[in-house]
Amino acid sequence: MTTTPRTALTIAGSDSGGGAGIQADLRTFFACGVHGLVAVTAVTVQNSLGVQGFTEIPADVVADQIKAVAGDMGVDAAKTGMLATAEIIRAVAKTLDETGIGRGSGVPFVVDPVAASATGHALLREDALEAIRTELFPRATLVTPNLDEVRLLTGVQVTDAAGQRRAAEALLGFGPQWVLVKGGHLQGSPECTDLLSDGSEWVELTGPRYDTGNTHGGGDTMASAITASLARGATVPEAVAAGKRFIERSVAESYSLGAGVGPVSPFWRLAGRTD
Ligand code: PXL
Repeated sequence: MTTTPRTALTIAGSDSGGGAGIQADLRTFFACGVHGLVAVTAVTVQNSLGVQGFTEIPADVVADQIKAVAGDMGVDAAKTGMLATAEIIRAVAKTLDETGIGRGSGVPFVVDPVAASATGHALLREDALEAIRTELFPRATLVTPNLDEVRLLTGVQVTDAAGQRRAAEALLGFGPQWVLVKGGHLQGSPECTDLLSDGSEWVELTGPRYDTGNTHGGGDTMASAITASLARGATVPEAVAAGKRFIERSVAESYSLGAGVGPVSPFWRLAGRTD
């Protein structure tokens, strides 16, 4: 007899390069011992040099994917990545309510507010940012923006620890239970400090900064590792600490692939590796 693993649902876009998006989420879920479920929102055409374009999936098909797996297999935690359009975001929010996923439901929900690729290409249509703020943030157990996304969502340009705290307060104003303001994009620091808060508890998580250009899929991998821990019953602070350790190792072991930005790698977690 084998034991059925916990399940984690990713609602996100496909990366033909295999290092970010749904592909990053699934390899992270696998490495963290949870069964990955998928609702595809968009198909991107891209490689290490950048995103050539994307096509979104019809919003009702995104909703139906969520309903199909939630109703039959059950979802222990969920996350969003690239959502592409306001229409998809509204359909996701409605479906989360119908399937009992999100803040207050007992099924944790992580919003990684993906706006652009590591190569700087937009992954959201214009009107979608407002929908992320109003439709998804109030339903989120945790939101995990990087500093570019913080600027787009709040207008706060973070340059130091005080700015990181102001940004966290502004983001909490949109209604998520917890915010994680990631400091990876803060230039000039030998360390990388992320700030986690629910408005009363404030936790600074500091780790090494690795000098690598291969950061493709970094945000997705961290949010997925956090979601996997939540699916396995961790508290938010425990899951974020585990996610931070996971992404540090995955950045340390990132690799070159193609002529541009290579992917971070969760391969270090695999048992029995032979290298
Ligand atoms: O890393 C952000 C991201 C999320 N989702 C998809 C992506 C990317 C970055 O390229 O392609 C589909």
